[in-house]
Amino acid sequence: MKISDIDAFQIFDSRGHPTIEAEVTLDSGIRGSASVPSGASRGKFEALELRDHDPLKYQGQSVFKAIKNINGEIREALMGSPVANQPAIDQTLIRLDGTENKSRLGANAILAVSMAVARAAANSKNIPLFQSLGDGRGCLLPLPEIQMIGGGAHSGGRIDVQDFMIICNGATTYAQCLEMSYNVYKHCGRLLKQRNLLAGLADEGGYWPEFDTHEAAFDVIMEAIESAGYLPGKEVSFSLDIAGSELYAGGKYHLRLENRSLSPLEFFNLIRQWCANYPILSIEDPFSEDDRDNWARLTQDVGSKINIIGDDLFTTRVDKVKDGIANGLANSVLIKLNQIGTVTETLECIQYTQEAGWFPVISGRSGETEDPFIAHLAVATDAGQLKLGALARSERTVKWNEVLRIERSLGDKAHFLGAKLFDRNLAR
Ligand code: 2PG
Ligand code: MG
Repeated sequence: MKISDIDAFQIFDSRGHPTIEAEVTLDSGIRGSASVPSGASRGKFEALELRDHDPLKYQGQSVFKAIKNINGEIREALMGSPVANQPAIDQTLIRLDGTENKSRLGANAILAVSMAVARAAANSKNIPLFQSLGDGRGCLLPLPEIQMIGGGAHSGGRIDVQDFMIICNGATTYAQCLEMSYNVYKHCGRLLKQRNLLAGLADEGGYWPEFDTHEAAFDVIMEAIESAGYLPGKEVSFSLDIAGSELYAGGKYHLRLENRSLSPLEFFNLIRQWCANYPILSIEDPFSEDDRDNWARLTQDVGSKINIIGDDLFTTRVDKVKDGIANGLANSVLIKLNQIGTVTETLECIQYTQEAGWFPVISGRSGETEDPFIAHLAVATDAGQLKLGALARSERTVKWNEVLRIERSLGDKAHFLGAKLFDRNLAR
């Protein structure tokens, strides 16, 4: 089946900012649509999200230029293309754009079309998206990383570490992970409220707290884990996204909360101390993408026990992951579709990561839409892990819930490794 029309329009993301929804129509009349998310803490090497920057339109945030690119140049270039050949379509989009970071047409324009093509292809085969993307594999349900407390760029910098999450490493099913996370999240909210520490919800649905130290955040989550009846470390562990680049300026890490600036070595020692004092299973972006020595040092030090995940460090780019592997900078890769800008390049990065024996973690963004595409992507690629904020707010739960639906549709074929995933890979 061939593409016979492409149409895009402006919708709103979970922060209320404009974003793009694209719809691809095939000559058979079958359609597929998709919408794109938007990040707040971005890596230097991310593909460019094209905004209009016209103060008179949505305070500069509108995406009409990108939409015009879809409805004009992109539509013209893809008319008549066979929908089943996603790599060829994505190649055409990359070539048409012609820049290193997709800045001419906008990565938001390119990705919206690329994802809508993937949906139309699945619909044309009358199979679910995960099955179509998986092309023969895709029955592993992901282990979730679920946010309890949101900080950094997602809560006005009220606490410096961006994500305090939990991983239910004691769970034996995906549904049990959600149940355990629900229990810990609710206990955490209750404790914060009782202590007058709750200032609302951050961008990804985690609590927006009023703490004076980072240790206070760890301690309240520890207490919530125990109040919910779980053993910290054995059943429920911590996962952090420090978003280190956001804290790094002039060769130092600036902790606003504690009003102090740390040298890279001091910051390394602080993280090592957290690893010694709390049951941490994963740390994402512990350092700035420019602070490579610290990345290598931490991986060397704790990488056999802890997942060290590169987000801003790799920006879902195979060349960056290759460099990370050659230099021992991490052992896991955060995967975000809109960091690279096409479905094909995202799949390539996941595959490259897996072939190296590293862990891919499929991730949403802080500005999300109601599109559950990444739930399908996680199952399709047997990625094993999924991160998309809290177990709250519909732009998040739509994806956690989609995995439940996929589990039902897979029936006996559904498979869940949970934290056993790490035994297998780390023992490599
Ligand atoms: C991250 C993401 C999601 P943002 O840093 O991993 O938590 O945040 O989308 O703002 O980059
Ligand atoms: Mg991150």
